[in-house]
Amino acid sequence: MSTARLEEVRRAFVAELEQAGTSADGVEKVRVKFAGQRSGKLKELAEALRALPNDQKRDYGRALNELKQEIESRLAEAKQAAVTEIRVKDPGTANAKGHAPTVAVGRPVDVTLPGLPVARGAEHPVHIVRRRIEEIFLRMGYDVEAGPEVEDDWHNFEALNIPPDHPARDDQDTFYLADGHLLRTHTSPVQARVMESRQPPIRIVVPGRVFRRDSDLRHSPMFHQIEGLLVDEGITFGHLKATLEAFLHELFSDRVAVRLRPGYFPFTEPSAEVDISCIFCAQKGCGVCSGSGWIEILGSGMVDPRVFEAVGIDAGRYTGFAFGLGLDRVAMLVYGIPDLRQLFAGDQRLTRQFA
Ligand code: 2NM
Repeated sequence: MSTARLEEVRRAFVAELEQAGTSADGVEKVRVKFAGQRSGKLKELAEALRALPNDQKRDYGRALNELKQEIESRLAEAKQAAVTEIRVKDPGTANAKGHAPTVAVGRPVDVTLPGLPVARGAEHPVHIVRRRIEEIFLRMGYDVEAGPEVEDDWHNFEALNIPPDHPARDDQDTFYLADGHLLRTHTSPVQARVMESRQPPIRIVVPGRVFRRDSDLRHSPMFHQIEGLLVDEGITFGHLKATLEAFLHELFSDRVAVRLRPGYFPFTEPSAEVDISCIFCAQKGCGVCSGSGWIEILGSGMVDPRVFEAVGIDAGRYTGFAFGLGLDRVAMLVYGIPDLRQLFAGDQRLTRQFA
């Protein structure tokens, strides 16, 4: 046994470690073979020291120590870089030969380290407003309904007392499809469908996307509405006013004043525009209310008997009220968003503020 033998072992070790590459199993095999406590090469070389003549012991011992340190430090390095291969048991991921694939999972994980933050989305402001309004009407006994965004002329216009020559039908406002269908310009066709399919009492709110050919700071070709409809025997304008006041007090505050002005919609008679006192300036006059002290918030009215006739509800027996408001408008108002287009730009700097 001599220092030449040490060099031989060193070369073998370097070659085999190289061979093992980044396989954790391979590195471990090399460790056992060379640095194993029980029968590793280093142990064998250390035992050989005792048999050496005294004059060789000093050089051999020093060289052995150097080799030991080199082997240990190289093993530690290789272990750091090693990757554990595990077999994936899920048979769904088996390869063509029916073998479960092996997957590199990296170094052992230190489970005591703090975890990575979980990425979480944020609710869109329009959705927050929609949900709050739905909740208010659900508590008042209304159902939430939905219907198609691609509509026919009958449900979007004709049944709602909007005749063919009405300006609301203008190509300027409506997206028409090649086959005569159209993108609904309001959610009212859903109310028409519900009235066609069931008899009063009807209490529904209908949130949804609507489409109009319009685009600027305050108009988007797609926006969101929620409309409501209540039909029963003996429903009066007093019910409309009380319901909308209760709703607006709940949505904004008990302290807002509610004002009704005469309005016009083809499907309601009489009709009313509904304002709230300005929530930003306490009616002193500001930019939001254009100095008037009032903010227009929704449209409403008593359902025109011609609508009931069109959808098969007895207009002699039943009366009802309906209303509609823009969810985007309310979201802009409540959260102080100045440009409607920010709501639909898909920029997470907006939604992140609602996390
Ligand atoms: C509004 C304003 C006034 C409305 C009317 C109907 C229906 F189907 F019953 F005729 N649905 N929605 C209505 C009435 C909508 O939005 C500003």
